[in-house]
Amino acid sequence: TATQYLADWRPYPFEIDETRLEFHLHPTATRVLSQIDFRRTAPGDLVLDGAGLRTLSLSVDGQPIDPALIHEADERLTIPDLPDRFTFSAEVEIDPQANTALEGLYLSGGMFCTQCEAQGFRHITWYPDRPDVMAPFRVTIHSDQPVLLSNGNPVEQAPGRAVWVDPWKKPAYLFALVAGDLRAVSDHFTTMSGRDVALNVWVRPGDEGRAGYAMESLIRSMRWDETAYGREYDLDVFNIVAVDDFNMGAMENKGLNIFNSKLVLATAETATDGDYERIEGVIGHEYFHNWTGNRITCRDWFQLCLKEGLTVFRDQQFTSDMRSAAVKRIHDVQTLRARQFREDSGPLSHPPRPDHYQEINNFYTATVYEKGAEVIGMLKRLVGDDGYAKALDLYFTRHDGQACTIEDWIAVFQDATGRDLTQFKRWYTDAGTPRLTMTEDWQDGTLVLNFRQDIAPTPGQSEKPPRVIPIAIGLIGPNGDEVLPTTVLEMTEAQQSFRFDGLGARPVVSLLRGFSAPVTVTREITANEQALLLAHDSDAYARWQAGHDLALDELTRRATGAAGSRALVQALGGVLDDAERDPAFAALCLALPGEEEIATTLAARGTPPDPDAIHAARHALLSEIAEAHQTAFARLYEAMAPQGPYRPDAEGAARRSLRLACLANLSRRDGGARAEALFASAGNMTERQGALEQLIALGRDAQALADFEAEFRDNRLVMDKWFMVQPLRAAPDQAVARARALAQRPDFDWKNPNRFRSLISGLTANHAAFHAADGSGYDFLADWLIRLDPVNPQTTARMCSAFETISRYDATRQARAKAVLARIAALPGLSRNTAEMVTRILA
Ligand code: HT7
Ligand code: ZN
Repeated sequence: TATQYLADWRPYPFEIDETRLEFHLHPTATRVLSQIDFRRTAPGDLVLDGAGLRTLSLSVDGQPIDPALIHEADERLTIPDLPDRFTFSAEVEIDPQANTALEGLYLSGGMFCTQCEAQGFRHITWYPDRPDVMAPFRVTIHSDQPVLLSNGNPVEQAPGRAVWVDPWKKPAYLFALVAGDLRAVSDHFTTMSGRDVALNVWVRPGDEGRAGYAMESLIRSMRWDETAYGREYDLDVFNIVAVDDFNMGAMENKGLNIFNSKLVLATAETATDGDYERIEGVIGHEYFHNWTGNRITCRDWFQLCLKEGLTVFRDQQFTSDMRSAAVKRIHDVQTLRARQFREDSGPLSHPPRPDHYQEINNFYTATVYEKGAEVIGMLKRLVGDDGYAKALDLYFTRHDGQACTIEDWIAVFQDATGRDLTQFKRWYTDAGTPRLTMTEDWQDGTLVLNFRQDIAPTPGQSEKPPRVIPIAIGLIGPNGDEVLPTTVLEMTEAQQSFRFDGLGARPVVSLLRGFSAPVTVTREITANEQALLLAHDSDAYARWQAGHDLALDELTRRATGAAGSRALVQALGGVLDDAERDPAFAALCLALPGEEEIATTLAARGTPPDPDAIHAARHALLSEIAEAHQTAFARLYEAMAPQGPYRPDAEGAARRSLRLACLANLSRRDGGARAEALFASAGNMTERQGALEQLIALGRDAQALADFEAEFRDNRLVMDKWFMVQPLRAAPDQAVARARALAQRPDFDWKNPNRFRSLISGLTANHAAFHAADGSGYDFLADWLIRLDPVNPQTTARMCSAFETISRYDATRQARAKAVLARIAALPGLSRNTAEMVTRILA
């Protein structure tokens, strides 16, 4: 398959003054008529993209075009010798019902909907399907479906027909159409300049009572973007539609966001605190794209992090402002480490701005999204809050209506602040996670901190020049007082020292406060010093990290056969004494590092991880903690009982998270009695699911699972949880068999991405089960990837990343995983998506 290179990008030789589309919707034979007004800006042929289209006619200014100009293998139509202005017209037929890949126009439960990012529009009609070709759209829909939606403002609505006009220039990937039997939950928003915007969240009949939180989140997002960034909404209407079959979370189509229904529908009885927080965050994320992605878009797909990194950064800021900034930062760091550090340390490592790809859908990655956001956080730290605000204002005024690059983005920061960002740009172009090593010299009241940065080679990049790393530190005296408040050290060399004079006694360094750079840290620190930071650090992230490091050291020692110490058990006693003051923080400290993270840490130190030993060590340490602090856990379990009706806010979620952490510990000793009682009495899904997970871990789940199923059989989203928690929480030696049995059920609707991901990623997230020594976890995953690939290549390819860490493990596991990957690679007709992933993992 041809590799696409950033260096090959060339400007498109035409602009579009208007795109007119007319849809005659039919489940198996939808006709699409297009008229596109082109204006030449440079010499060259007209090249249009089209895939899987039945072309009925093609013309330029009414003159037929020879269909022989279509090159099926390249999915291209090339028309030479065109005038400076002309209208290209096409009539094509497409089959939404046969579209199981969910890319282009497809049917979800009888509803027509679209997904055009990244290259779905070419499955709808002939078009320059590239993000730098932007146009206003006029869309006419003919259909007997009751609700007909597209981008922009509605200009005509009649039974069987609707016309939508989007006056804002946009690339084809932001096109959307929805037609179905839908009900609206409606509200409105008055923008900062006083314009009234009609807001609708469209759901299936019967789901209206579950869309209120999504609407509240939308209104909060619109207000926040005005106050935090001065960004106002720009159409008369904003529509959100919930669909059941969707490859990702949601899509920011102009004025018509389409969402996976799991990120819209929520009630206390059906959604967890985590679901609510995600709904608010993703509604915000898609709304914020209206400026960072839509008004200013990407020149090409290599620049994807321009819109995604920035929009993730903005949604993280939004959640921090709506909830607890400290908890949000810790969650974001946990996610970054679990997904992006993992990706960056293996064969799929790539820079936030890659310079080549085979299949762009494989690059919607943690590196592009989450590391892309971290890079912006560093930029903000380096130029300061005022510099950041000035740069963003310049970005919006200078580039409104344009398709931009990372170079444009860096230039606005340079121009707004006067700072040279040449070295900083490496964060965008170079792959790999820097490892920061710190040693200390202490003498006569002077502390010298010596830093070294190393970056291991990544695929295709062996040279790793040093990066600029903002290292936020504080100094804590032996009595716990802060002797140096947060100070940002700017490291620009491979090795660099920083000196602090006039200190009374040797302090403990609170390092990388706020996780000021996406790096790993190696330093000498004693358990006592970690305990001091855990008790006294004024930076919540650094305090949590100190406890986390203490736990990680303990777990890695035990997992490699060394004797355990009591340091962590004792330090957690202090956390529990203080838990009522900050329940969310206590819950975060009680959640010991997971098995995957222990494996990652061992591998980084050169020890092949043994999944069974890791599982056993973690289990034993948890039991010691449960026993040592049983009185505190029992007290806090009662103290954190609900105080009133369920509210999905940060305070309530914090109390529930601590209560469930206590339950996990108590269940190790009470045989599941409290979990059974909570499962039966809980009035919300957070506690219900939490209790169920404990019962599964204890193997006392039969009744609870049956009750859960009986109650929620007709609710797809809740049943997805039921499918997920069983392989996830089952004992490792039972999880694969359990997953196999669940996959046999008639309600394992594997063509639905949510259902497929629930079951399969429930298993792959059960570390010791997925990496079972007999290879049964690998076989199970491979069998299902092989089955799904011809149906839905995007989802299949994304799930191949479960194999990305395989080179960490022992030779037997590696051989088993490589054998199943080779089995996948050898399949005739394997999709380009999956082929690229498997090839990169095997390279
Ligand atoms: N920008 C959206 C990305 C997306 C997507 C990409 C490929 C295939 C399907 C997809 N659905 C949504 C979502 C976002 O980041 O906001
Ligand atoms: Zn996005």
